[in-house]
Amino acid sequence: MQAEETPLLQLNLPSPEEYRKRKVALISGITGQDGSYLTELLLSKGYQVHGIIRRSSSFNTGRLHHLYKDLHERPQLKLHYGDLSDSTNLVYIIAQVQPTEIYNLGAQSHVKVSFEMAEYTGDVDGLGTLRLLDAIRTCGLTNYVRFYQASTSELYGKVVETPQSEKTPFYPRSPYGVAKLYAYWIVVNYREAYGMYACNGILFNHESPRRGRTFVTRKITRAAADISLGKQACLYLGNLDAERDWGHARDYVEGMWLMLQQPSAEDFVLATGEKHSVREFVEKSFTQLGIELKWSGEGVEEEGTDVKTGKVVVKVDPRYFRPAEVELLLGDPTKAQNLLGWTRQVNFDSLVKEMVDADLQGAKSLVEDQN
Ligand code: NDP
Ligand code: GDR
Repeated sequence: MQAEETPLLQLNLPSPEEYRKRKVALISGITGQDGSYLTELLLSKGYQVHGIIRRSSSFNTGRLHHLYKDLHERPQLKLHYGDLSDSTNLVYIIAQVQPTEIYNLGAQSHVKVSFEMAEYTGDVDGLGTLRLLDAIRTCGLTNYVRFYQASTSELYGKVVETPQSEKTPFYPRSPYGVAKLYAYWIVVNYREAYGMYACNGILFNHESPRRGRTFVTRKITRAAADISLGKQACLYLGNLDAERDWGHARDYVEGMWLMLQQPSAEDFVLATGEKHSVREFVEKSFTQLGIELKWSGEGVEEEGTDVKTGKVVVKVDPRYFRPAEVELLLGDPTKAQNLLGWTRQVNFDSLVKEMVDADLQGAKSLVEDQN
């Protein structure tokens, strides 16, 4: 039994069935890695896509550039200024756009940064999710909109069991993980309390050439490219022993969309079911560029030397260690495979290759520009 909802705003709406014949998506975090791939996917499926972007003193829509050159040429894609910390603005955007699907990808998404900006991360990643859900209720769209929450394998944190599935208990290890835990449960709560179609995608790490430059994979592939061209001397990293289940972002946004096309809302893990260490990611990236590494030392003394030149090209710097580390994440995507028919297409080797190739290309064109 669900309580009767009395929305604050009385929008002039058709029946939910009529309303949902349209395909209108609203994406928070559209300027991020996943936002850009999801936008491509939804546009290709004939959606009208609306995105929430933050006002910034510098340009922050670079990842959408190929999709959004001139708003007059691309009426299917519209960007709105907004922020997950601003409830009124979220209500206004939702009332105006009247989306059929909302993808909440917006977040302060860097785990290490969350230790430095714990309150902000809690506000945006945790309460921001509540603000969006409440904006849906305020607009009377509880039974109209389908809601996707960008949940994360960081919820598992300290290893309780592997592989980690929808049934594995959570034990977050960072302010980011704890904020996302609140978001996870508020989604479950609003689904149960108000009958909302709201679901959590518990996504393991996914990367691409569009990955932010301070996440470890992209930091490695950029540095490997620059070192191979003699533009950088050494790559400084933190914990080389951490293990992750790395997939490709393009595969994962497909899974997000699938979660919103089901008969009822459920939570799903998306993962590859394979784990690799940071050290392995480094080795593979450098090998692709013809640099074989020899490791020596231990802990903060650890170094990777280029066998051909004898130069140290990788060093551990404790500034990249975290106050509490997540040592191992390895997901079990069986439920998504069985119920959504989802499988990852890109394997670890192809992911590393695509990222290294893209960064090498980028570094070479920068060199050409400078000449
Ligand atoms: P990114 O860091 O690339 O993108 C984050 C997006 O959120 C950006 O568009 C950013 O805007 C926006 N944002 C940040 N703060 C706010 C705010 N206060 N209000 C509105 N928008 C904001 O992340 P990803 O694309 O990699 O990840 C997407 C989501 O999935 C995130 O929620 C992340 O936590 C989660 N996730 C990611 C995984 C991964 O491996 N990539 C795995 C599991 C979950 P701007 O461009 O202006 O900074
Ligand atoms: P993660 O990704 O914390 O898993 O969160 P990140 O790439 O930052 O770190 C992965 C692992 O690499 C170790 N590491 C380093 N990390 C960074 N960033 N920089 C370094 O120099 C470095 N050296 C070693 C880290 O300690 C860690 O163990 C990502 C984000 O996208 C989250 O938003 C998302 O929820 C999770 O993935 C799933």
